[in-house]
This record gives sequence, C-alpha cells and structure tokens, in this order.
Amino acid sequence: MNEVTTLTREGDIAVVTLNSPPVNALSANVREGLFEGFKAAIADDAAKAIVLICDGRTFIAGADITEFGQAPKGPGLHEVQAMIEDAPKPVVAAVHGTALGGGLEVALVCHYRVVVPSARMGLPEVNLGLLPGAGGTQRLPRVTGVEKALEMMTSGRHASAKEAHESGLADAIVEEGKLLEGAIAFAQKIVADNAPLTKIRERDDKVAGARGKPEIFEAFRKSIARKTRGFLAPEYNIQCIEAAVNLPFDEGMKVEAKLFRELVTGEQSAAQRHVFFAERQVAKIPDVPKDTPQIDVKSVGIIGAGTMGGGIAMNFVNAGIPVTIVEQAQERLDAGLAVVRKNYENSAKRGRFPMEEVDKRMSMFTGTTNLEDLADKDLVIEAIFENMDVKKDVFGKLDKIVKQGSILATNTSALDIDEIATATTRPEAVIGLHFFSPANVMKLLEIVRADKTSNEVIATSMSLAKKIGKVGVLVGVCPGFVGNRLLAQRQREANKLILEGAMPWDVDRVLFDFGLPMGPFAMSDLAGLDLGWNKETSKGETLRDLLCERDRRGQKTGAGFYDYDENRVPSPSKEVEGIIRQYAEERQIQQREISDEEILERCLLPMVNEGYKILEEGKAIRASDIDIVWIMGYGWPRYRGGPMWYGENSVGLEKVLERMQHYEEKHGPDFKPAAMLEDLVAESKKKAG
Ligand code: T1G
Repeated sequence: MNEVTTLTREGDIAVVTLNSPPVNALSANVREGLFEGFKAAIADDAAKAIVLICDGRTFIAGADITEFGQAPKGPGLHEVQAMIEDAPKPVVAAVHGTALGGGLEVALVCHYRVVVPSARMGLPEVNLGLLPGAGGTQRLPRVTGVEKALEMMTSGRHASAKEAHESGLADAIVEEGKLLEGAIAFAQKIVADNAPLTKIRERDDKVAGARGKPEIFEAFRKSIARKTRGFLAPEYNIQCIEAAVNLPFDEGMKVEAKLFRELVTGEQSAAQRHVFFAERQVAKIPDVPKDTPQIDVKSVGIIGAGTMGGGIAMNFVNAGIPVTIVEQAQERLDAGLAVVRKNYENSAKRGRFPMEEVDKRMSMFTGTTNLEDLADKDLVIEAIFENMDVKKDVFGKLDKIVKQGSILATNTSALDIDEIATATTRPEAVIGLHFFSPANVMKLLEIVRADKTSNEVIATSMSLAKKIGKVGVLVGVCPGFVGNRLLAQRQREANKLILEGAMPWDVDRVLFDFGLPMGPFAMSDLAGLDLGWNKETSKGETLRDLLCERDRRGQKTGAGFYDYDENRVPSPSKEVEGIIRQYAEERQIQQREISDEEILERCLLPMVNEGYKILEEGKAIRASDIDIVWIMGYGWPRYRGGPMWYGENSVGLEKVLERMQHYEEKHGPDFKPAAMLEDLVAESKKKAG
C-alpha cells in the first residue's frame, strides 16, 4: 500500500480506501495504491468481497489531468481495472461526491455500484476535448443503452444518483452519510446471495437493439451539430459508441484507444485543458489573502430598471437575495419589472421551474422611485446610462444615503471608476461590477478594482460572483477594461479591412469559421446600426451613417450590412458593396484582394498584442484570465483556448511578433508590438540559444 490507500477489513468484507485530495484523481500514486490495495484484498482469503471507497469530498473525479502529456509512471489504469474486474470476489464501488471520467470507468469495472443520494456520475471528458479512454465508451452504453450514452458523453453532464439508479449505473442508493455501512451491507448481501460477478463488458442487451441502425447515430449527430460546431471530441465520442454497438468489446476498446490518442495529442484538447485550469485559477487573487474578511451580502439595491438593471437584479433573486430596484419614474419602474416577470414566465414555460415560482421570485423584488430606500442595503449596483456627471451625482447621493460598510458598485462598461469613486468619501467601497447583456444569462462578470478598492470589497465581489452563478474575473481600470479593450482592436481592423477591399461578409465568414459565434457585421445588424445614431445630426461621414440614412439599420429593417429575407436569413448585399466601394474611392483608399489569412491575422493578432499591454499595465493578473473573459463573455471557442493561449500555442509568439511587425510597416502604429511580447520572444530565443 502507499500513502494514499489503506486496506482494512470489516468482518469478511475488505475495504480499500483512497485518500488523495483534492479530488482523488487517478494520479500515478493513486493507480499504484489501488493496484497494491486490490492485490492484497484479493489475496486475503478472509475477505469474501471488496468495497472501494474514497475519503475526502468526492469519489475519484477522473484521470489526473495534470499528468497528461507526461511520460506514464506506475501501473496503467487498464492494468488496475483488469485487476478489479477479474477479481474472484465481488467488488462494490461506494460513491459519494462525483464519480467522473476515469473515476466512473473504475466504478464500471467493479461488479456493483452503490451511491448516496447527493452523488453524481458522468463522463465529462468531452469538456476537455477528449473521450473516456478507460473503457467508458464501451461500458457505459452496455449499462444505460445507446441514447443515454450518446447524450451523456457528448454533453459531459453529471447524472444525479436517482438518474444513475434508474439507468442502471448505480445498483443501490444508500443513506446519506452512511455510505460505508451501506456498501458493506450491500456487499454482505451479494456474498450471502452468491450473486454473480457481472462484468459489464459481457453485457449486450442494451446495445443489441441499435445494431445495424446507423440512423440512430445520424439523427443524434444532426441534433447536436449546432451546439458542438467546431469541436472534434463529440464526433469521436459518437464513433466510439457506434463501435460499442457494432463490434465485439475488445475491438471496440481498440477503436476507443486509437481515437483517444488522436484527441489527447491534439491542439483542441490542449486548449480545453488550459481552459479547465484557467477557470479555476481566475478566482485566485495573489494579493488578496484567502482569509480576507467578507461583507455578508443579504440585500441588494439596483439603480436603473432598464435591460441591464433588470437582468442584473434577476441574478441576485435567483440566488435567493432580495433586491430593491430604483427608477426615476414609476412608469419606467413598472415597465422594467414587467420585463423581468416576462423573462421568468418564459423560463417557466420552458420548464426551468414551475409557474408558481414566478410569483415567488417576483415577491423578492421591491420597486421604488426613492433612492433613500437603499439606505440599509449591503450592496448597491448602479446600472444607468453612461454619463460621468450623472454617475458621479448618483454616487455622491449614495455616499450620503447608504450605511457604512456596504459596497457601492457601478455597472459601467467604459467610464473611469477611479473618477466615479472621487464622488464619495469612501472610495475603498467602490468597485466595478461589469455584467454582460443579457445580464441574467451571460456567465462573465468583469470585477473592476479601482485604485482604492479594499480587499474586503474585492474578496466579497469574487465570491458573490460564484454565488450568483457568474465567472468573476478581476481586472483593472482602463478604457474598455479587458473584454471591450480587446474587442476594440478587432472592430478597428474589421472596419479598415472592408474599406481596403474585403467585404463585411468575408470578414464575418472568416471569424465564424474560426469558431466565433458571429462576425462583427452580422453582430452590428443584430444589435441595430442606429444604436446611438441620430438622424438629425447624421452627416453621412461614416459607413454607418450612410447605411442608416438609407434605412439599412440592421435586421429590424430587413437590411443592414446584409440583406435579410422574411426569416431574417442574411445574404451579401450588392447595394452595400457599392456603398463601401464608393466610400473608399471618395477617401482615396486603394481597394485590393484580401486573403482570409490576412483578415484573420489582422482581426485576432492585435487582440493578443493588446492582451500583453493589459498584462504590462497590471490590468489583468494572468494571461489565462484574459482567455476566460473572452470565452465567457464574447463566445471565443473553448477549443481555441482563448486569445492569449491561441497566440502563444496555435500561432506562436515569434510569429505573432513577426506578423505584427509586418503589418506595422504596412498599416502603422496600430500594430506596434507590446513590449512584453517583444521581451517574451527575445527570452525564448535566448533560451533556445
Ligand atoms: N485532475 C487534476 N486536478 C483536478 C481534477 C482532475 N481530474 N479535477 C479537479 N482537479 C483540481 C482542480 O484543478 C482544483 O485545483 C481542485 O481539484 C478542486 O477542483 C481516462 C481521460 C470534481 C466536479 O473532467 O469537474 O478521466 O485549483 O475547484 O468545484 O477517461 O473539479 O484547488 O489547485 O473544480 O468542487 C475527467 C474534472 C478527467 C472532472 C469538483 N474528469 N473536475 O469541482 O472543485 S479526464 C473531469 C471537475 C479522464 C479518462 C479521462 C471538478 C469537480 P486547485 P474544483 P469543485
């Protein structure tokens, strides 16, 4: 045995206990411990059965992701699994917390599985750009059937104990907190009944029905095509299940091993594994100690019942925190609350929760036109239109009204929060909480620390983000913070490229094919080209002016950069092409053929470069935080790792620098490389000697 495994015996039942925090991942050490533990338990004649159980917060949560790409050490997982599956006595897996990935695959070679009601089981490898590489693709469908296996393995979701029991994944649910007792009793009954040592690998009943029916898989592929666009892993998972249906077990295992190797050595999985750890790193703030006292936020005040204010408020109510929402005029307040109710009713209609839940949630809203009603709130978030004087006026009033010790936050997406804080006598209580529209849906929350923001306020905001189901990323005060600052780089180049000869639909196609959900011009048409545009003052100076003046205001007018049919399906517009060419000609801008490669480089590389400027200025803690901002807030595909990971790993920093310098020569200082980028390239060259 080793330090992570103990072997004990309860009567005639051997108990192999794993204890390798934080999540009993199948590291080399754990595999060795399991191997030795089971060898001894099998050799112990007094033991009539074996229970496998884990200490700590969870059963095995999978292979140790940190070991991927390293030279394998110790017994392989298949070796350990063979030891368990071929054991001459019943093996019962006792599951609490999560049995995920390799952890569920270990449980599936045990002869029986018992769980506590709070346990969850799943094969989430697809979220790491992988597939279950330890027999899960061949064993899961033999237990749950093909349809459920397809759904579980391509979604990566965790099944509840109840669902696991109903689908045959778990043989019994035992009392919460009494897992070991329950598992031992279950094992003793198995021994007493001389029950068979069922090996899932020998089962065929759940897959036979799908044999020779490729239509099942075709239909499933169609059903997930849209949401898995660009991802390799879902298709590879499906192919493994097809093998489970159509091939003998050992042949299916060969297919699984081959496809697993392709994925684990591929770029997509490397990117998605980066995102896995980046999501966990983002919550760690080096200069804010873990034990920093936090403000207990039991009540929230929101100023502004518009689209953002209403959406923001819903997050807190959904987390059980009552909200008081302030509007200047009763009509606007009523209108804002009506939108919130509509949103909840739509969620109820979609089966998210029962209709009566709508009234329950609405009862946690208090509407008022009196700012004084926010005096006792623990957190106040201002979500009114972007005007510095108006915001400073509001913060000045809040400073006098709201009790000491509360957080005064602004949802500004552009204004200088240090400046806003000067309107109060307590700048340490001021912070930016930048939500993304629709605020009740988008996962990203840019938490903007101002110069004087206290650690308490930062620490509270970071954990509050988790509480309301957001991914909070701590950033510094600068124009556009992190997300919009990178977006501005892309937008600038996209607008220049269509004047130099590319068409809006070319730029959008290249970025859509790269994996972004929508290109900038289709996005503008969706949002409306007349946002902030004024007919009276329009002078036809910008392309937008020219389009809006022709009533091409986007999808809503059936025409924008694109023409739209009655189903809002976009198509390139000859009229827009003409407008752009004439606009460029009038400004002596030479039009030319522009390659897709140039479009991609000019739209994405300045974003990477800007990321390094942000890190230089200390406006973000880590490059991976910038990746999380764009993945959670701007639809950057997870299989591309994020802008910074893409720059460093898919392109390579040397090429990023070389291409920036290339475009700087042609297009000027917009492409001036960041000093940090130059230093990193110089350093790696030095290291390479
Ligand atoms: N390997 C290494 N470290 C892991 C890990 C893993 N599988 N899972 C979690 N950690 C670390 C994590 O980085 C964090 O570290 C700490 O544990 C707590 O995690 C052959 C190929 C289990 C539901 O995909 O989904 O098996 O930040 O903050 O919110 O087929 O962790 O504290 O230093 O997330 O309570 C498949 C991944 C692997 C499950 C717990 N398994 N983990 O959530 O804590 S591939 C997974 C999770 C595989 C086989 C294949 C969650 C969790 P730190 P946490 P949590």
